[in-house]
Order: sequence, then C-alpha cells, then structure tokens
Amino acid sequence: MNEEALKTFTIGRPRLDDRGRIIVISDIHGNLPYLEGLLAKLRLTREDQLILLGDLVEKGPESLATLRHILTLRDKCRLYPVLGNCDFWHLWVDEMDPAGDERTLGYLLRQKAAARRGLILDMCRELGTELTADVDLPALKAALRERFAPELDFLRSMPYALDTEKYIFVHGGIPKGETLESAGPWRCMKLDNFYASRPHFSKWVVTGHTPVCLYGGSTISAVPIVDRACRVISIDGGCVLKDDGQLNALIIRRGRFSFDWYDPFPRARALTGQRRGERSAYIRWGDNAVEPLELGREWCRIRHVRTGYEMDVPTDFLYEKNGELLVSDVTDYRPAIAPGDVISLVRQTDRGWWIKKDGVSGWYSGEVELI
Ligand SMILES: [Mn+2]
Repeated sequence: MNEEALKTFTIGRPRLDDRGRIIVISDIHGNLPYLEGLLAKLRLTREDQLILLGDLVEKGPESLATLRHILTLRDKCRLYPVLGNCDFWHLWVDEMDPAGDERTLGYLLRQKAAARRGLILDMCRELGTELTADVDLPALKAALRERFAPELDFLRSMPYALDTEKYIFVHGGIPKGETLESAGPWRCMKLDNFYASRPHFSKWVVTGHTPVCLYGGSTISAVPIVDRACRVISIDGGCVLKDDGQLNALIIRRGRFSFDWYDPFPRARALTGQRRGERSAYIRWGDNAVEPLELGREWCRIRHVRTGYEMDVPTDFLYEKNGELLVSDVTDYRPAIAPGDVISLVRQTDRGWWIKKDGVSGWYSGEVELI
C-alpha cells in the first residue's frame, strides 16, 4: 500500500449529542439484505447519528447497490461514514497509487475469475466494460469517475476515524501504545485482533473489522463485546464472513449502550428442554486443520490437529486445501434450552438443528415450532 496516497485520509471530529441515538454499524461488506433488515428494525429518525464503521463494500454480493443505499441514508439521519480497509477504491480510480495499479488490476481479475463481486467489478458491469488484462486503464478510470461521481465523492469524503468527546470510532483499532495520529490510517484500519491484547484507553474505542466470534474461547458468539475496564467495544457480527453471522448495531443513548441485530434465519420456539453440554470447543478459520477419525455420509468424527480435541461435524463442513483437511468454523456447543425459548434455525441435520440463541451458535436436538 502506497503510504503517500493514504496520507489524504483524515480524522473526523464531529460533535455528537444526545438529541438522537448514536448508532454504530460495521462491516456491512456489500450485504444489502442484512443492512435493510437491520435498518427496518432501527427505524432511523433525523436526530439519530449513524456511524458506519468501515468495510461498507467488498466480499459480499452487492457492493455498488449497498453503497448507493448508504448514500440515501444522508436524508434520513445524520450520517458519519468511516473508512475500512476494503473501502478506499477512490485512490485507485483517482490514480493516486500508480505503483499499485498492476497489483490492483491483478486482484480484480482474480476476483472476476473466481466469480466474486466487488465495487469496481459491479461498476464495470454497469458500464458494460469487460475487465481484462489489457484493458485501457486510464480510459476505464475516466469513465468510472464520470459515471460514478456521487459514489466516489462519498468515498473521498470519508475519514479513517472519528475522534469525539467521549468515543473514538475506528475500523480496526489503535495499535498498542499509539494514537490515531501516530499509527496513521492503514495500521488503524487493518489492525487484526485488536481486542485480543486487552488494551486500555481513556476514551471508549469502538471498532469493527475482527468478527467478535474470533475473540471467543469455546463458543461461537456474534454478540458485541463491551469491556468497561478496557473501554473497548467490538461489534463485527461477521455478517458476510461467517455462515451464521449477523449484522450488529451498537446503540448509545445518553451514554448507555444497547444492541440490536439482524440475521435472516427463521425464528422458532423450542418445545423441549435441553441440558447444556458439559464441554465445548470452537474450531475456527486459521487454526482448522483436522484429521478424520470416522468418515460418514452425513457426519464425521474428527480430531483437531493442534489441540487433539475430538468432535462430530457435518461432513459438508470438511474441505481440502493444499493437501490438508480443514473444517469450516464449527462448534459442538449445546446450549441450555428451556421449553418456550425463542431460537433461530440456521440449518437442519439428521441429528437436530444448528441454532442461534441470543447471538450464540450451537446444537439443539429437540422439537421446534416456527413463529
Ligand atoms: Mn476490515
């Protein structure tokens, strides 16, 4: 990444107030149905201050449509978008990073070959331009600047952080011992696992970027983390990266925190009780090499290579990469369920349901009634 180009990114210093809510949503990643679902629950008013905490686009299916929907929110509330590490396509379109041109084109061509979508590919599709290795880049960029002026102006206007009286809003976090200013845009946006080291701050630091489930030990939880001792809040529910993820909203009203979220899974009432499992583990991406113990058509018994932990997983969770057997994010957690509890149904198997209860994923083998 060209540091010079990133120097155009600024820190916003808005005055937030208590007239409406402060609502923070991060990592929408082009997932328009989740954004619309969450906004329908939130019922924005003109007094609300909506902070979109980066990674508005990429990875999900509808980057351009999502960005356009976000542009319309400027008429519905006070909107404060913040850059994430996936958002600053305007640098490329504005030719502010000539050294990165070929690398970025290579990335886009790989995306296209893999039938993935993203903001620039969506824009090319709308322009009717086929992106190829020998595309006339200056002409393409001029066409993008003309056709997508409102969208690109919006990206150009976005700061890489908001520093307010009580809260700092930044996509990734603030590296240990540093400030927004000393660390600069790239390291603040791209800081992985920010909360893992339990850093302390004097103002609340609100972040996205790292799905909160990755901070969990033995369960998969998409519930935002509020750490009052550290003054860190982490809200990314993994709505694109995780099959059972959700889009979270942090709501601050007169200094008090609450949450809402959206996921598309059908809701049901549990009809039978279930006791909590005695132990559980969460095997996650990056540490998901397993060895097979028993292979079945529906289920497999596997052993996690690093820890030796054994569990049964649905067979279609297993995949191979570079000759290694890996498993998609999975848990064997069985939550305590009482008859009448409301749960969300993620998928059905011949051994019961993969469910979410209050944002935490697990298995339930009782009867359900859709509501
Ligand atoms: Mn990110």
